[in-house]
Amino acid sequence: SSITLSTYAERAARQPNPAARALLECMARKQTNLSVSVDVTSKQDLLDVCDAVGPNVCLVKTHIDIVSDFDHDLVAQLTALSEKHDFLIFEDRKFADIGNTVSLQYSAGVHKIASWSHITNAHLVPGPSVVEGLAKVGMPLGRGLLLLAEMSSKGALTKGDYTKACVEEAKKDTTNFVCGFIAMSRVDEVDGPNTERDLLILTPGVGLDVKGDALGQQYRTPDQVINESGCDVIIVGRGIYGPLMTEEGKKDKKAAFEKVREQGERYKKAGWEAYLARIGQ
Ligand code: 6AU
Repeated sequence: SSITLSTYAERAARQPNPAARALLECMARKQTNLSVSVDVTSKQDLLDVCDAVGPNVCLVKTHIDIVSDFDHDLVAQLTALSEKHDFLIFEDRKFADIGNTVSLQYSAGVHKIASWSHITNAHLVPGPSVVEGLAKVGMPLGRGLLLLAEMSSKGALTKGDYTKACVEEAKKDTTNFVCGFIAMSRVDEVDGPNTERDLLILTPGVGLDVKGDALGQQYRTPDQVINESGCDVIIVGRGIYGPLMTEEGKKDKKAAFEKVREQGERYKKAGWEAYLARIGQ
């Protein structure tokens, strides 16, 4: 289709959502479609992983509520790293409540997500009001929202008519606040080429060395995700920061961070080669 054969730079030029446009521009500039998922529980580890992989990623994905020693200096330092290394920030909050509640969860509380996270995501389970509630807060700040159209875990209920409803909701959002999906495939094109909206597909469940974990996660390779399935961004967590979690890694952090840096480079290369193959270059 036209979207999957276009370059990231071409798509940036016609992208109406400011966060999605900045992401596509960053991808083209740095030649990377890699997002690192930094699912570590200490502030310093989070910052050190971002510093180690920063040069190789377009997007850092956080689960800010797992950080035990969270404070606003973490946000300040993370924002400084995003400027130093040129990447965007995606808080993987998976909002899933009524409009009024999600607008409060997005803007207030301990984390004040909307004030620092360029992109966030939501489940469409509550209906369109979840999007409206988030848009009220995020639109004035130029943020973008991804709908969880498909999940990577075994037995996920995100399929069939539910996935279709997410796609329809995104396509009919004339504000362009919804800028894409978390999905495993080109969900916007199952009924033919999508000529209405350029929606991004960000895909977790990516690993080069293992097929899954003990809790239902399922992995595919960057080539399966970007080249075969036509997705746009690979999201890699343990495949990159995994060396920090081993006994060896805990003993020798310096060596572990060097391995983390190398994994970042490896996934960046694999993701970009898959993209070049897809667009025929
Ligand atoms: O590479 P991993 O398995 O270590 O981490 C994958 C990351 C985790 C999940 O919370 C997240 O991706 N994720 C998501 C997202 C990004 O929304 C959706 C999904 O279906 N599967 C999934 O793993 O931080």
